[in-house]
Amino acid sequence: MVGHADAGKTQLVAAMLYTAGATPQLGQVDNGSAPTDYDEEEVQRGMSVSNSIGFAEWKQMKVNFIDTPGFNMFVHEAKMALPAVEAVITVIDGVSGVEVSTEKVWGYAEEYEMPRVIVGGRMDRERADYERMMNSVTEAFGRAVVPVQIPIGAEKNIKGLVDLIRMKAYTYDMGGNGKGKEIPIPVHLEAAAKAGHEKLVEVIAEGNDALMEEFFEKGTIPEEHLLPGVREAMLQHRIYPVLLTSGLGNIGADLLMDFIVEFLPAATEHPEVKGSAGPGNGTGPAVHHVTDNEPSSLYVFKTFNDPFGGRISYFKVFSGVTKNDATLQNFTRSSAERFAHLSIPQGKQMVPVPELHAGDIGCVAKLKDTLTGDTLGEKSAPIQYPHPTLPEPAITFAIEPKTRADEDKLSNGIHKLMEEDPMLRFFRDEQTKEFLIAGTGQQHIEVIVSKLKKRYHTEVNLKAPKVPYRETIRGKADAHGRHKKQSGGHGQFGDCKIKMEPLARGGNFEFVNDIFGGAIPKNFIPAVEKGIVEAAARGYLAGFPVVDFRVTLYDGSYHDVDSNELSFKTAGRIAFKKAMEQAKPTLLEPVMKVEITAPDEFAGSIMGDLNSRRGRIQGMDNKAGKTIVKAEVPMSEMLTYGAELTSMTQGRGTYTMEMDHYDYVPSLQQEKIVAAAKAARGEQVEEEE
Ligand SMILES: Nc1nc2c(ncn2[C@@H]2O[C@H](COP(=O)(O)OP(=O)(O)OP(=O)(O)O)[C@@H](O)[C@H]2O)c(=O)[nH]1
Ligand SMILES: [Mg+2]
Repeated sequence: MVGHADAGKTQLVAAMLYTAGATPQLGQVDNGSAPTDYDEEEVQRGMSVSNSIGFAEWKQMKVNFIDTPGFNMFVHEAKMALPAVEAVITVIDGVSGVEVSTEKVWGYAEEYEMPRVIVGGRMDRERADYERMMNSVTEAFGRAVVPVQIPIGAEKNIKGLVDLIRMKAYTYDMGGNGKGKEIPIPVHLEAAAKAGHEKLVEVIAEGNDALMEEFFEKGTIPEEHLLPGVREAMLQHRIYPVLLTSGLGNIGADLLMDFIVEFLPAATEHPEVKGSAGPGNGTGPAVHHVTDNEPSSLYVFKTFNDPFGGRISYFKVFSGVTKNDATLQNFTRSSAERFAHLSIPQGKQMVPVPELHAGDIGCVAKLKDTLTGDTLGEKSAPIQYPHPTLPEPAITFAIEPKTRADEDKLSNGIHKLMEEDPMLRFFRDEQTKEFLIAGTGQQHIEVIVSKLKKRYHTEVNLKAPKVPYRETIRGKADAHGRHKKQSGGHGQFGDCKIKMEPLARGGNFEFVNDIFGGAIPKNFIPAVEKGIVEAAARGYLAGFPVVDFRVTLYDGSYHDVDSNELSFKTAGRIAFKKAMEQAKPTLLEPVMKVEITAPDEFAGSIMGDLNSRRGRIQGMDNKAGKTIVKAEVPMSEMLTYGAELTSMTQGRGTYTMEMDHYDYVPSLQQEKIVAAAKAARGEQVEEEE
């Protein structure tokens, strides 16, 4: 279940679970009783912040739902869920239509080639409008968007739905048991239903020669051929059917489940799941089929650290049968894990089961090394399933424990949270010794701070956001680092010559050992590298890590008695600094991909403002009276953009942003950053070496 924030995904899952008899009441997001929004943060904020799982049995089929968050700072969770599912249900708000996150998650589904269903949700709301919603999805996702239902009534008077596939109509009691009562198609909708059915038949016939022939002959396609036709079209991505619901009113949840069971692929229909061969088994491809008859393999797509119950791992069984108490090999980490107490997750509940079959989703507590993205399985059949790639964090804050006691607990708490959250980073600023925390945005970090407090009783202060600059070189250098000290007794002697040159962006660091004839003994060479790595981490210009360069160690000398590791490490550091002097050092800054949506009248001021932020406009789009501006802007110019956009647009503009790449800092800005770093360091003179 994916879609923009507030589209009604969590409420719709609650409606389906209740209608299927999986929960005793219709859970509600607004009173904290929706099964898939159970985390304290979710209940308090009234929105999902991470993926959660529920299941229902419907017509002898087990349906697993993963409810994903739609708020832009958590929407990457939807991508994390995709390896575990067979199809994507995109929920669209019946009032607002397609929104920014809708397009984002659609892109994920496209990347994963997932069959897609569209659900117009919250159809009972005031100003919910079927026609407008349809226009919006068709404009966004093209001709394959085909309605398979039309509403009876509208807004709070929505009474039911007409199923355009079987040409049947149903009414519901608002907030009732969710089971539609069949009625004749209302007379005033007969023409619309007929037109809708005909359009559907045409689209289905278009992609299938046999059906096309039948359609030409008979002018229609009988149900026994139409139903498999719909299924085939779904699997081939020729149609994105649109269904309608009200999760709160419990309208249409039964028809949606009918549709899922009848037309979406079961996990076992997956022909094969591809991975790479496990470690120690070469790098070639490896394949499993979703069947009980193959060796077991599973993929962990979520981790939750319960402060009382320990770590819980949620996984999808791709092949074989996973049995309670089995010992499986973690191929990603080369360790053995015992699967004691297998369960299937129903919101926060865990329902114990003796075994899990290929295609199912389960969870297990207390695996010792396993984290999200890992593949486990029978040791004899190693495989590694691919893990979704995510963007880099968009914002970094300095974080400060409130008390000494908090300081001790901070790192433990954050590391537990990082296991759950792939977009959370925690590190130390080498220069200022501050702790830094990075994530997708202000609200993401606020959720983390709140979890630290509630779950791990750790209180912190957040300081102003920081920009994670980096340093690199634009030229080549050749330098000599010599360290010699004679202070009675043993002396110190290390001596090395290095060449330095730039690597492409993302190349990070390469060390080449080009020593011939023992100019430096083998055992000291790693010490030279270590000295360079340590110095690079501390930075040269302004204390930011130096990246994207290659060092070639090509000569040096040693002393039989006085040479040791420390001396060569120091020599490496000296050589690095000297090389940096010549190699045209420069700062790199993170550049964000930004997308701003606002009513047309603000387009001019948004563009002007982006210019003043050194932004590069990448494109402009116009949808339903709103302008969408895409731009690349340095992170340093976007730190407080949220508040500024709000005041610029009277609160009607929204934006999303993610880290895109690193680029050179213009010299004017660079001077300022270097000066500020110097001031922060207090002009402290480096010790003479
Ligand atoms: N009127 C009406 N309100 C609904 C319906 N479904 C959900 N809501 C309300 O809309 C708000 C958002 O619903 P959610 O189900 O939490 O939306 P979501 O898509 O899960 O949102 P995120 O988790 O933030 O992505 C809540 O206040 C719900 O009570 C509906 O069918 N009709
Ligand atoms: Mg939700």
